[in-house]
Amino acid sequence: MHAWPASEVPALPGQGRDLRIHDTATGGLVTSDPGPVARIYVCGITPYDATHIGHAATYNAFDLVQRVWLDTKRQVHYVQNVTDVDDPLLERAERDGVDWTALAERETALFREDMTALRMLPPRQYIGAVEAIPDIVPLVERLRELGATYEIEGDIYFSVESDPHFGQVSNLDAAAMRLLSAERGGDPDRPGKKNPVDPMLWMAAREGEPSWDGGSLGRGRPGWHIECVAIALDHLGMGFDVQGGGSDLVFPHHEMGASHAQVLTGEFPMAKAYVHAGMVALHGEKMSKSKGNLVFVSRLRRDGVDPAAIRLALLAHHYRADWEWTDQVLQDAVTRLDHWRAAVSRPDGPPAEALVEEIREALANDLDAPAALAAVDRWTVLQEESGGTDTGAPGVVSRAVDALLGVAL
Ligand code: 5CA
Ligand code: ZN
Repeated sequence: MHAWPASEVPALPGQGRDLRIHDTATGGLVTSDPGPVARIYVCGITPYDATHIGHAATYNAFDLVQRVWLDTKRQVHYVQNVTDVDDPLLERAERDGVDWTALAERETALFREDMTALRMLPPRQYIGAVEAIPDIVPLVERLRELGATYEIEGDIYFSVESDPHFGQVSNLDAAAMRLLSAERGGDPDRPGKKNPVDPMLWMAAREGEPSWDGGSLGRGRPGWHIECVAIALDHLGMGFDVQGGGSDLVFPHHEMGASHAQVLTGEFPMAKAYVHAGMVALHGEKMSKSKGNLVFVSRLRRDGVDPAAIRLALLAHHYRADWEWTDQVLQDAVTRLDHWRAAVSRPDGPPAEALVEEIREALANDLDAPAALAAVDRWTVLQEESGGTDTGAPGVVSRAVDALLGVAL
């Protein structure tokens, strides 16, 4: 699949900072220490509905990770998937009487437009589950050879017992795992399971549902976790720097994915850091396609909201926080954007070097975007109150806000 166009990332004076980021697996901050090419995999959308603010907030977090790395003069190898075949997508297509491929294509196209408008840097590879099937089948065959699988009525399951490190991403107990498995696409109560949370690797073809030739696996379609693992291993290999997604992916998705990869390769860990963004709520509940309490990025854009204001609204919240979208959040962002634009269009201001360092330090400290915004606010207030004579400063501020925060002033 093709991704979306990249926006320019201006070069900045001075030195970028190494990123300290919260790792779910160890529960603390780790200093990310990528090679000259940092490697990141971020779980993509299941395209059965339009991009909502929750999605945008999660992708904003990982866009910041990349901007911090780019600022240290590293390259970034970013891979993202599209879950373009899965139960919720098929169910929505059925409910609405539309072709599931057309639904997936339409919503993926809209996602690309939203990401472009929000100035999210595109992945180098943007891969659909369907196009990854030829890569997934041999991995499931390999797991079977390794004795890590079993079958129930033709469906192939992964045995979590086969990974000695299973549980080390989420660190949850068995009861919590079982509960989350039931909530998030698993089938803990199916008779015949060795461990209730064992996930499906390959689902035998069902009447009336799409299926593909799986070679020795028979006709069917891939499970959800092996999809991301196949794509990540294919393009990034083991031991990549960041596995990213929202906190609702910690278990089972990222736990299972890590186990699949670790059993397949015999290496540990799959990723050096597992990074998770908090959940955005609307009216007191997590924004989710299944509940339908959504604010769509495309809808806001159609209503004339500047995408830069949407981005500032996301940035006003720490990525790990759970927070609530309200009209006030957007209004505050619109006001801030006006304020900043007025500031950088003045002919001069106070020197901007210290501000650039403050933004860098805030982001390097576990992506503290709210602290970065506060630093820019302070510079604009200083400019209003005491003026300044540095004619280069407004340009430097504008470039720093663009390069490090993805906001075009
Ligand atoms: N296709 C899978 C990942 S392989 C998936 O979870 N798709 S999704 O469309 O449901 O979500 C896409 C991304 O948005 C995931 O990282 C998910 O954790 C994140 N996300 C979903 N809802 C919210 C929310 N309310 N707030 C923040 N992030 C969210
Ligand atoms: Zn995923």
